[in-house]
Amino acid sequence: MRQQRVVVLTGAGISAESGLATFRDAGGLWEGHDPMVVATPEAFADDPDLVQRFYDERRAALGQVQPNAAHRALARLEDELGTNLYLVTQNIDDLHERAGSSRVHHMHGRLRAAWCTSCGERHEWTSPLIGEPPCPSCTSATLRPDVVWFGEVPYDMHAIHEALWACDLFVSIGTSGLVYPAAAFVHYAIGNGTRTLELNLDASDGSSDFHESRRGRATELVPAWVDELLDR
Ligand code: BV8
Repeated sequence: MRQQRVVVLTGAGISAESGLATFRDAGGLWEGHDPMVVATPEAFADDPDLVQRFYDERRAALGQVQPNAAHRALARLEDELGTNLYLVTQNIDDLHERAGSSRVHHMHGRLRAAWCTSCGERHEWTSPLIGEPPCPSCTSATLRPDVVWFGEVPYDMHAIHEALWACDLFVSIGTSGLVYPAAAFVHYAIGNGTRTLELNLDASDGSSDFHESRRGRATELVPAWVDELLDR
């Protein structure tokens, strides 16, 4: 019997137990910041320092946290399924990679990358962007965080749709299902007759659309689900 093809979508909830704030939960990022003021190209044009500071703080915080058991379980699943696992994340942290996942599709970009809006080059980046450091390729002082802001087109959309079209199982982990197009993936999968499973602490905006929805912490639900899938 051929191996199952699985698409896994993750959101901020998978990194919550590593100490990274989610967006909408109590004490979440959007409590202190209006997303339309810090996560849009217009906001960056209006007040680049405010936006750079917001992402510099989050980039610096990455150094204080570690991947958790949920990230590690997905890395183990990649070892077993190989290219039959397609891991797409809305997260801009690098905890999937630090847990050992080698093929991670960051549809909303990455904190540890800078994008030059003059020459278009992208660069691995770990230090602050405030103060307008020069682009390593063209020396222009036009580097921005390599993240997808509201109103911008997410990355890898074509490959993501292909993977959703071809998969046998779609699993959503730690996301509130409020931001599109990620929130529409479950509908895409169901339209293709794919089995769908949600692993989330609370009910999400799309919970009722999934064939099955399990409640709990990612560090418990994800390793248990991976064991179950690999035993089967
Ligand atoms: C686009 C990067 C065109 C930056 C982000 C009206 C209706 C529908 C859509 C729209 C609309 N008006 C505008 C839109 C489009 C807009 C959108 O969806 N807006 C929403 C607010 C209505 N979308 C866009 O603009 C997108 N671009 O549409 O372009 C297009 C479309 C298709 C194809 C081509 C072109 C771009 C959106 C990307 C914005 N950038 N992030 C940054 O990080 O700062 S979005 C950001 O917010 C995250 O990346 C993520 O996507 C989203 C947050 O959601 P979650 O990750 O789910 O986090 P949240 O806190 O909400 O929830 C956490 C969940 O975890 C909870 O459910 C909780 O229960 C659970 N949890 C907590 N702890 C745990 C846990 N689960 C398990 N264990 C735990 N321990």
